[in-house]
Amino acid sequence: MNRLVAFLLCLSISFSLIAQSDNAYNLLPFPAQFAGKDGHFTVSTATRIVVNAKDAGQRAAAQTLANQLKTVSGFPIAVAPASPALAKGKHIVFQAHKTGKCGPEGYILNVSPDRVVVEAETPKGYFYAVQTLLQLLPTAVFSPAKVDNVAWNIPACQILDRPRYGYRGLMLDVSRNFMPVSFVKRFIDLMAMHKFNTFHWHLTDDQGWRIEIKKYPKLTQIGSRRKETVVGHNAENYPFKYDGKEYGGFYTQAQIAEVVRYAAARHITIIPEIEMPGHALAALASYPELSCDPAKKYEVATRWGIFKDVYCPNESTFAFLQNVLTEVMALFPGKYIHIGGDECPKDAWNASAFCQDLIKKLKLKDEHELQSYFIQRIEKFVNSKGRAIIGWDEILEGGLAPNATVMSWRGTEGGIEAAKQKHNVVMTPGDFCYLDQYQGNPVQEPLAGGGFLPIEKVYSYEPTPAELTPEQQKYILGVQGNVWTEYIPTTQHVEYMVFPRASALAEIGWIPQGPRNFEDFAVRLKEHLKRLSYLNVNYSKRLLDIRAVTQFTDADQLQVRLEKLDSDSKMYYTTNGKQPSTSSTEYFTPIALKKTTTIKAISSAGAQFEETFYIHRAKGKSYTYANAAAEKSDPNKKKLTDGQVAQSPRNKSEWVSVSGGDLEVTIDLGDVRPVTKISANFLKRISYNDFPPTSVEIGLSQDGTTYKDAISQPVKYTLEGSWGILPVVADFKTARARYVRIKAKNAGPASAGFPREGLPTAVSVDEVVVE
Ligand code: TNX
Repeated sequence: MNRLVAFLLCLSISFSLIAQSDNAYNLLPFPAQFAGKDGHFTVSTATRIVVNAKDAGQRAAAQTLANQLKTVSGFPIAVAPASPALAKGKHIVFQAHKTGKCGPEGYILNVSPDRVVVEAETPKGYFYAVQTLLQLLPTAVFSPAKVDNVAWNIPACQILDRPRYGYRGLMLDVSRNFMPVSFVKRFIDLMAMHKFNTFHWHLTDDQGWRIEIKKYPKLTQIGSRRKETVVGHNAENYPFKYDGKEYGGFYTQAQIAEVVRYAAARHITIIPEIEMPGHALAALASYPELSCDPAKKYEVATRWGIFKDVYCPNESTFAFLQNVLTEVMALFPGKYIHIGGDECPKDAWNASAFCQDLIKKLKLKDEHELQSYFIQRIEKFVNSKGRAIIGWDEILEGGLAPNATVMSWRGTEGGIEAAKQKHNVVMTPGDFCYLDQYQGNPVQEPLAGGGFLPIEKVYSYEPTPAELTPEQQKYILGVQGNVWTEYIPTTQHVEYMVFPRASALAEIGWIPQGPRNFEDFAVRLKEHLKRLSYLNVNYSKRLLDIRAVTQFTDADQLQVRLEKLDSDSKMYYTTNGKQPSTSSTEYFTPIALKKTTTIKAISSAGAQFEETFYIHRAKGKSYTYANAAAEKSDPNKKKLTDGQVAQSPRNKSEWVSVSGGDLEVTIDLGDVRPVTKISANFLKRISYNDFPPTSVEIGLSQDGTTYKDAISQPVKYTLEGSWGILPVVADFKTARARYVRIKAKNAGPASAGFPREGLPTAVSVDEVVVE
């Protein structure tokens, strides 16, 4: 019996609330209204797909279904015009819906053993109905070739489906790493299968200009190529290391037009993004006169980050951008043009006499208002051509352009503010929608930018902020996942980062508002992954991964709970260092540890797990920080003593961090007891201003006021080289204490020559081990 949650859009029609049958309905996204029935329709050699021949939308959707069914079954399934002869018989019948229940994207599907009836009001509705029919069919329908011995049954059901949001998007960055046309099409196919309707194509950035502009050939001759690319993570090496290999790529206008047509046939609108006024180095390298300092030599960026050289807001820049946008608008017929607007440092404008004069002349308050002026001029131009702009949430700073739509990425605040100002909003907050973050243990995952976004967190996201009034909530157009590609060099890797997290996002954008059930989603997702396997998608297997969560008990022991997202596989583990097998202990309840132990586990779904848990006297003990910043990076006050030692510099969120000051923490062991040794690890990521402390003082106290026996030691390390972890150890021989205080001295602002010179450095620490 499949667990089903029926999502209700409106109660007015006669679908039953939760209908159960013996059929499996692994639909993703799940329909708005669903009723399962007993029995099934069987596709046979006699089945025809019947359409109104005059309806091109019906014909196109029916053909998509016929092609796939023909491929996998080998039956001569054909699309046939409606006729009296076909009015009876076991066929799949498309017909126009008249009462307006479907809306622009919805459809009604009635599957009974005798007939399948597909209704919609638009070509898109028919297209989505077909996506659902394919998911109702045996998973092998996604095979690229004939599959024998499958009964092509469609389980009986009644569906009325329409999406919650009109905007359901994915963004792909092709500037940092270029993706060929063939892959962009595949990406679009995979989007369509998930009923996404918007592809945001990030075409320009500091590291490469990727769209041919006929009037400005240097944009691709120069701007699409970079000399080399930083090796590893941007923060990994000081000084930066480069690969010495030229890198480039761009799309011709003919290719772009082809992709636009391809997407339209799959009911996906493309939003092109041309970044301004920041993230513009590739353009400045091509045409230095667009900068505030044309004498300076500009190069297409060879590493990641934010760069101070940006477009100068002068007339020749505006003429250039208008000419570029004119060509862009001719290629992309959609309503929206994305103009970027994010991460534009104001250094160049501060230093420019022209900009300072302009600020005075226009009676602007500051450079933020100058940015606003910039965006508003561009908006006027884009509006004059009948189009609208979208920008990242920084376009709120200094005043929003009158008709702009805001993409909220730095959390949800920008989106909330924009909706309050009656502007449309697309929600894409980094914490929930950035598919370039880690989705599993950073040590085992391929290198990523940082951050941690497991699929269950994606699935938990509610795009419409509760703090908005119902009236304001209407401005939330929908939700989007972003795929920034700094650390995603191959198409295979894009697939790995995107799927199945995008499957979760697709469902969030589609199903009605209300509580979501991850377990139910996970059951359907497991089947959905098999579809992705047929399509050869290199998806992440995190769904099957084993993870550990630690808990403390009064009895001075660490409890390790092993978890996984799929509920039907079994786990087996060892604590003696041996490789587990299905004859090892099966996991049912948390494992209690009294000493430092390595747990190795496997699951019947093929997952492998290994982690060492450090048992020490401070484990689970509470502590206080002297710094608000430390509190902020450790809100649950758990990280330092949870028995899980940060294993790599890859994911900053495992560390407790204080920027611009010393770090001070006091741990309360609960009672006075012997203490022999204290160790703590510090993070070194020089290029990102995570400097180890210059010295560490570790003191002990019995009453929490007087600290005796303090051991103070300088921390020695070389600045050059790779990022890393520095252990600091203090031996106390035979001391007794209840309180342990650690003071770690901040190295001060980075001096000249460092990548982030002049900016404060941070002290970052994890797990304080007390023995
Ligand atoms: C911030 S999100 C950026 C991008 C980076 C991304 C990395 C946004 C509007 N700007 O330029 O690629 O972070 O996660």
